[in-house]
Amino acid sequence: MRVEILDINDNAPFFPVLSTAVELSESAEPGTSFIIPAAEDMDSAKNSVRSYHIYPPTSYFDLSVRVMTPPAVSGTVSGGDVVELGSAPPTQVRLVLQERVDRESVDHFRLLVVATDAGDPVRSGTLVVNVTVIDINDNSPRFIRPDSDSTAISGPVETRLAESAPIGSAVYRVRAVDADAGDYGRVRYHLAPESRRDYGRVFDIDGDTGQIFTRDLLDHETQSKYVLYIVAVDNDATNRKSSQTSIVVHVDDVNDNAPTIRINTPV
Ligand SMILES: [Ca+2]
Ligand SMILES: [Ca+2]
Ligand SMILES: [Ca+2]
Ligand SMILES: [Ca+2]
Repeated sequence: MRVEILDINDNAPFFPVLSTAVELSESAEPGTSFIIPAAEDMDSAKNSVRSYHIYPPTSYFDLSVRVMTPPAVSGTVSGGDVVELGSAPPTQVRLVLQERVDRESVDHFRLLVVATDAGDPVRSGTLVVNVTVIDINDNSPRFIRPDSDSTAISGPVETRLAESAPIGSAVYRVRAVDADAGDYGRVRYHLAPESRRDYGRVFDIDGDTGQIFTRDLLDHETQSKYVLYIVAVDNDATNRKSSQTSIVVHVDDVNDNAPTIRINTPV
């Protein structure tokens, strides 16, 4: 008598771990892929893992599943065929990037990779894939209106100062934001080289706060208007990004000149 044991689908696919972590640079090109753990199933081949999918579906990622053919064995094989217990041949599962990611828009994905078997009823197992998007310095500082969180300044900023302002007087405070993280988004300020050359003795700017202040006394009659170019730069050691804005400083007249006394000679 020959006894045949028929396999029924009593085992669900399972992953060797509950979750896995992937680090993805926002500079990664579509096609970049990461090996993630494959599912196993204790049943025989006909009730074993058949397919994988991502839930919920996303346009950013897809899966590539490749059945690994064992390397050809060279030399003499003795003892006949080796029949591996268990079911499916080893499989390599890759998470494949489908479109570019922008860390400044989405910095993390939590994907569920579901392995489904071929049994009836169908059983499945789930792996959590946590994708962390790694920052690159792809944003320049952006000057914004000091009274807003994001509104870009449009056109040159005009500000006024009395010519009687003592040395150290506040002129204007610029503000720039940079969407990158850490040093890539840390902004410092300085006068543009030509402004430093022309007016560096009269004006300076606090590199941390963006506060422009006077370094000398002003005189409306000598110069009534200055155009200062201000640079905001981020703190990337190798690939600094910067942007520039201009501030027009009007020096207002105050009554500091005594009228010229004319002596009228009688005719
Ligand atoms: Ca199964
Ligand atoms: Ca970006
Ligand atoms: Ca930046
Ligand atoms: Ca970035």
